[in-house]
Amino acid sequence: MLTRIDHIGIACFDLDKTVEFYRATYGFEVYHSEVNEEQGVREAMLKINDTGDGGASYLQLLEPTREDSTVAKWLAKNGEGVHHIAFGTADVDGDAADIKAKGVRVLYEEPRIGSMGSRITFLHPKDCGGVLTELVTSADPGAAH
Ligand code: V0V
Ligand code: CO
Repeated sequence: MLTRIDHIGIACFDLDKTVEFYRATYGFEVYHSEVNEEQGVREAMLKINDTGDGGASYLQLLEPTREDSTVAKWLAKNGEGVHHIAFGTADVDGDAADIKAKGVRVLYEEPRIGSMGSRITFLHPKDCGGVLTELVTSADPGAAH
C-alpha cells in the first residue's frame, strides 16, 4: 500500500546553487546527501515533514554525474524542473507487482538501491500520464527516514 509522498525529485544543473535557493528561500536544510553512481546522480534530500506511517516526505534535488545519465538527458531536453514523484510503501516488491498486473510498465525486474539505502523502482512515465513515478521502501520503514 502506498502511504505517503516520499519525495519529489527535482533536476538541476548545479546542486550547490539549488540547495542554497531552497535554504535561502524556504529555510530547508540538507538532511542527507550522496552520490548514486548507478543512477548517475548527486543528490540532496531536504526533509519537509514526518508522516503518519513513520516515514517522511522530502524534496530530492538531483544533479547528473555523467552525460549519459537519465537526469542529464532529461535536463538537456527540458531544462531544470520537477523530474519525478515518489510514493512510499512498506512493500515495494508487492506494490510493483500489483501495479504491473494493471498494465503499467515497471522499469526494473528487481528494486535497486536508492537514497539512504532505500529500495526503489520506477513506473514508465508514458503509462502514468507523463509523470515518471517511483516507488520507495525506506531502509527502515519504521525509522524517521
Ligand atoms: C523521459 N520522459 C519523461 C521523463 N523522462 N516524461 C516525464 N518525466 C520524466 N522524467 C519521456 C520523454 O519525454 C519521452 O517522451 C519518453 O519518456 C522517452 O524518453 P527518452 O528521453 O527517450 O528517455 P529513455 O526512454 O531513454 O528514458 C526514460 C526513462 C528513464 C523514464 C525510461 O529516464 C528511466 O529509466 N528513469 C528511471 C531512473 C531515473 O530517472 N533515475 C534518476 C533519479 P516522448 O518524447 O517520446 O514523448 S534517481 C532517484 O530518484 C533516486 C536514486 C532515489 O530516489 O533514491
Ligand atoms: Co527519486
